Amino acid sequence: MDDRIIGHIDMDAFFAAVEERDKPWLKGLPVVIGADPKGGVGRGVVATANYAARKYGIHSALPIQKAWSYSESARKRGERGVVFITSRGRRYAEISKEVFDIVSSYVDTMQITSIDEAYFDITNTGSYEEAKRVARQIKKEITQKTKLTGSIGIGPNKMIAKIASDLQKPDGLTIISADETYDLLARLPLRTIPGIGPKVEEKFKRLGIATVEGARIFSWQEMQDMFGSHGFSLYQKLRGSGSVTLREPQVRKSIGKHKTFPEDTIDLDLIHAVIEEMGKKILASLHKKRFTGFRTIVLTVRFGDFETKSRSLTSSEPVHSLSILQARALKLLLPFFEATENPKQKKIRMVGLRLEKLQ
Ligand code: TTP
Ligand code: MG
Repeated sequence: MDDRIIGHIDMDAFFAAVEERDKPWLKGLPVVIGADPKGGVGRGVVATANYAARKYGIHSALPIQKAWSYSESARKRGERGVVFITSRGRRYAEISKEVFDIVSSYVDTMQITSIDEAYFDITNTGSYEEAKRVARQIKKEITQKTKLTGSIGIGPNKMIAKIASDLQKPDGLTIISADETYDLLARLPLRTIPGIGPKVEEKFKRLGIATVEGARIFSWQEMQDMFGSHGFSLYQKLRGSGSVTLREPQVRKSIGKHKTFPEDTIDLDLIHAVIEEMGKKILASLHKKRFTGFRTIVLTVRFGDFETKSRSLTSSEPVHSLSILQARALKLLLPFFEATENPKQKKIRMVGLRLEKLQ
């Protein structure tokens, strides 16, 4: 197979950087984007923090209350308090499109993997040197047009490109050529390898192994004995091999959950509580998958006799907030307790909640 040259771009502190650019008065301040902290009692999590706020220990997915308390501690130490900003999903999506339009104007194929990350194939540049020149050009145009910085990594496959883009953040450009891959990877901490999470790391740590090189002492059979079906792929990753196939992103159409009750019920409070809990979980996984909102919400009810009905609501503007989600879910639920959707007052066996037209 011919050797490919793959790039990976990852924008720096993306949501925070967009806000800093749109609001120049934020310059130099620690900034956190995410849920409203409501003076320390807010719910929800941090979407991202700029580098100044990361110094306080604040990072993506941290509960917003924690971020608030870290900021308060900083204030008490005499440092600047954090500026908290509520996510503006549509704005970030807009900028994201601008960025990827620039990238795609330089490359043949591109695989967007999140709101601020994409792989691209630049094999046709012919050499790592030429690839580096193109990457520099891409970075330059992004900074000129969007006033934001991103980090690019280039390597022989997607895994190496992604590792490389992370090595010199922010505003980094890191090339790991096919020839350099094996040795460069050796020195890196095990957690650098995608697929090595806390559990695998811990397993190696108990054996006194912390680096990629250390973990290479095991044969692929031994790796299989240790990690089962993942063993062989881990063995390969430790040696720097990875996929070069750029897939068009699979468009996820909906995201949802359902729950069957232990006994059929017509208890509105109970059912409503279950739906609220589902709403919370669905929104969390929506954010985790890097969607910023949705337009359609669908509630499905299955009665004790298995008759199943769905009702939905679609809004013209994307919905981002949990409170609106919950209000809509309730609006969809109530008719199932009234003559409109449930004239015989049948008991309910299962409820499901689904979000569609994801943004
Ligand atoms: P990342 O690229 O993971 O983070 P980042 O761009 O903020 O910082 P870095 O410089 O380290 O790349 O994610 C991109 C955006 O996605 C981020 O700005 C906010 C959003 N996001 C969430 O909303 N929730 C999350 O848990 C994560 C990880 C990101
Ligand atoms: Mg990023």
